[in-house]
Order: sequence, then C-alpha cells, then structure tokens
Amino acid sequence: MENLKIEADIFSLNNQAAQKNRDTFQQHGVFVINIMGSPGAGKTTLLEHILPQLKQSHRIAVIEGDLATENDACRIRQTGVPAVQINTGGGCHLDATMIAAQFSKLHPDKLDLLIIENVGNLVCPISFDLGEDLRMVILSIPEGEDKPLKYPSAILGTDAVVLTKTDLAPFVDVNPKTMANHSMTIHPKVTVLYAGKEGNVYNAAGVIAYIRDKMEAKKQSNKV
Ligand SMILES: Nc1nc2c(ncn2[C@@H]2O[C@H](COP(=O)(O)OP(=O)(O)OP(=O)(O)O)[C@@H](O)[C@H]2O)c(=O)[nH]1
Ligand SMILES: [Mg+2]
Repeated sequence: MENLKIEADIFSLNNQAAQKNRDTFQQHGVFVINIMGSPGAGKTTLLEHILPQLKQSHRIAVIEGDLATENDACRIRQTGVPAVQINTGGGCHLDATMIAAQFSKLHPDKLDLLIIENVGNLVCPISFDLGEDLRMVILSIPEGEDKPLKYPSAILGTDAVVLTKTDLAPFVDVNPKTMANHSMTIHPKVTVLYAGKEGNVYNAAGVIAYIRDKMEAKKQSNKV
C-alpha cells in the first residue's frame, strides 16, 4: 500500500513538472518530440538521418538520455544540430524535471523543434510525461513480430510507431505488415511509419513528412 502511494506521488510530481514544461515550450513556440524505444532500436540512427533535412527548415536541438556515455550527443552534433546529454546513472527513463534543467541551456528563443531521445527502454519512459507535443515509439523489426502485443502500454502511449531496420526483415523472418497490424490492434488510431536502409540509402522520408505535418498542424491550431 505504501509503495502504491509513493508511486502515485512520483507520477503526480512529474505531471506537475510536465505541465510547467508544456507551458514553457508553448511560450517559446517550440514543438517537442519524445522518442522512445528499446536499447539499440535505431533511435539515434533515425535522428542522424532525419536531422540534416529537418534542419533546413527548422531550428532544432536534441536532448539525449542514456545511463552512461555522451556517445549519442556526439553523434547528433556531427549532423550540425546542437545536443546535450543527460546521464541517468541507473535510471531507466527521463523525467520532466531533467528536461526543464536542460531546456534553459538550449537558447529556447532560437528554437522551433526540440527532439528528446529517451533512455533505451520500452517500459519506464512511457509513464513519464515530459510535456511533449508528440510521442514516437521506435520498434526495430528484428525485435520480433509480437512486440506490439507484448508491450501494449508502449503502443497505447504513443502517437506513432516507427518500424526501423526494414532492410533486416528478410533475415529475421519478420513480416513488417504483421508488426504494423499488431500495433493497430492495440491502438487503432496509431500512425505506423517505416525507416531503414534501402541499398546504401537510409529511407526515413515518411517520418520526416509526418513530423512536418504535425508541426504545421500545431502552428495552425495556435492561430485559431
Ligand atoms: N541494418 C540496419 N541497421 C541499423 C538500422 N538502424 C540502426 N541500425 C544499427 O543498429 C544499431 C543500434 O542503432 P542506434 O541508432 O545506436 O540505436 P539506439 O536506439 O539509438 O540505441 P540506444 O540509444 O543505445 O538505446 C547500430 O549498430 C546501427 O547501425 C537500419 O535501418 N538497418
Ligand atoms: Mg541512441
């Protein structure tokens, strides 16, 4: 019983901090995306390929979350996009307070888009609102067809599922369409997108178009 109360208090405190973040993001006109998924699902690889195109039309910064190392922030900086790294030590997710502490360092008045890559984990990050506008769960095809069914909270708690590593589907006996259908069984309104290598090219055109659409939709709704 005591454990349940502590858990409820943690979520309630985080929700308050997330609401503050949401207000701050809105004041600065920054659109915020929270990217979640298992370790190695291809989150940073996806960012490395979408940032060069998105940065042509938007001012972007990235917050990277990992237990240890600055590896992912370094990879992002190589695209020319500023990135800060949060190391959680043992923590399996980012929380709203961690984001608030980093956001002020990112020149908020000169930003249109903030992308947060959460700690690699398909469970914990889903429960922690960061104040984001959009959630994307990255599921890599080699993780297996049944993952949307086995991790329903991840699918229910996201706006979009991105099925990555499409090039590996033939080698791991996974039908990406089955993964997509399982995702839509759990969450009929979820958007399913694909990304992966096609020969020497990494194709994430659908993801880029989706992000642009969502940013534009928010801009229009702010005008009303
Ligand atoms: N073949 C193939 N490999 C990929 C693809 N996307 C990512 N990878 C590989 O998968 C591995 C993990 O990719 P990352 O982008 O580091 O994964 P991540 O989700 O950011 O990992 P963490 O941040 O550690 O949770 C790397 O070796 C990538 O090269 C893809 O589309 N096709
Ligand atoms: Mg990463």
